[in-house]
Amino acid sequence: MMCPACVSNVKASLSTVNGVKDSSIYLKSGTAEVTTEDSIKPESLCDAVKKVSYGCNIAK
Ligand SMILES: [Cu+2]
Repeated sequence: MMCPACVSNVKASLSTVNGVKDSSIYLKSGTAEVTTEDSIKPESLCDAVKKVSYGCNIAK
C-alpha cells in the first residue's frame, strides 16, 4: 500500500467480505485492523485483499 487510493481499494475489498463489520487501514504501517463476526477467518480477509492485488500477511 503506497497511497490513499490503495487504502480505499483495500478497505473496499474488505467490505465485500460477508461478516466484516468495520475496517481501519493504516497507510504508514501498511496494516489493517478489521472487525468481523466471530465466524470469519483471517484467511478470508487476506483472500479479498489479494484479489485486488495487494499482499497480505495475517498479523495475529
Ligand atoms: Cu496506491
